Amino acid sequence: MTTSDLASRISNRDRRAVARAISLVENDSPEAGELLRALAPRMGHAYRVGITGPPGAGKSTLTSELTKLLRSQGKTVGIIAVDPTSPFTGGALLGDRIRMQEVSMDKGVYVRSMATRGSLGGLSAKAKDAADILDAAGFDFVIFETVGVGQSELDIAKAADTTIVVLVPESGDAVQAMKSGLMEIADFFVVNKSDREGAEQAVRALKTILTMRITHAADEWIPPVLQTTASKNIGIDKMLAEIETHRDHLESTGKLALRRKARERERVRELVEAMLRFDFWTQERSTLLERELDEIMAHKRTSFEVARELVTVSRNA
Ligand SMILES: Nc1nc2c(ncn2[C@@H]2O[C@H](COP(=O)(O)OP(=O)(O)OP(=O)(O)O)[C@@H](O)[C@H]2O)c(=O)[nH]1
Ligand SMILES: [Mg+2]
Repeated sequence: MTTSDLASRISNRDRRAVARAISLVENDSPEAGELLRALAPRMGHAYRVGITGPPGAGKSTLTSELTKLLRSQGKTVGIIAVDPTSPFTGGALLGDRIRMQEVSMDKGVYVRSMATRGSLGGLSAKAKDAADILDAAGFDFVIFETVGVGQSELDIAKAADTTIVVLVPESGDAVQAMKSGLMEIADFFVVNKSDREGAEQAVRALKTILTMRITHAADEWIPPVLQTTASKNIGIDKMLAEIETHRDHLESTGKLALRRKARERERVRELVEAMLRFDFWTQERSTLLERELDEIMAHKRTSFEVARELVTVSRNA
């Protein structure tokens, strides 16, 4: 199949074509670049939502319920679930799959898991490409589900228009979120498992932390804190309403375009860095490094000097 055949099948939301395209991206296939180029004019319509938080917080359950609600309104949904590979959370995967299956039988829903195995650096780039493919395929919403641990996962969560951080009532979760950088990326918080004790306290604790950060700019968005019980489908309607409120805010202030532009800037920079790194260590430079290492060890040159020399060599190459 040619790239343009594949592209036109994707624009008709052909599931097998979508699956194939994401696999091309995942496998670093040379056709992927050409395909994304062919699809580019169709991108930009999907609204991207990131759902992140600690392992087991209920992200998949929330994603499924949110998807069902969106479907009941006639909206189509593409889901990218970034699998946690941690041995502590790996057990939840089976349950995940079963829950996701409910929604994935539906033609208006496409679910894709991407694994963190191996290529941690490359994963966020691939997840963003996969979102672009779902966007070009015409899905109204693209949801990223990632575990809020590690930089790569945070990067994916940040690739959304609206990022939701899911926490649970257990004490310490808010503090943990602060430490792991989740506080900064949240457009709003969801305290899930609100059927458990301590939910109100958790909401209050979060709100207290948030008020300390407010800068009182006129168009500042103050992240709201919602409560849900995803397993009983409680609070999902409020969650969707909040996504829409945030979307309206971004659109009416012009921040959506800025956010998307910032996202692309970051993406190009990341790609440039990856490309430079990939091209940099030629045989010649590796040999030069080895030779200069002896000089460093003999205290005749410094690592800084050697690094600068290597970079200069690359500029001239
Ligand atoms: N009591 C209670 N349990 C819930 C709620 N929401 C989800 N759960 C349960 O919590 C467990 C984990 O839910 P998941 O949706 O798989 O959580 P997750 O955040 O996607 O988990 P990972 O992807 O493994 O990080 C499951 O057993 C759910 O049934 C809730 O609101 N209350
Ligand atoms: Mg999950």
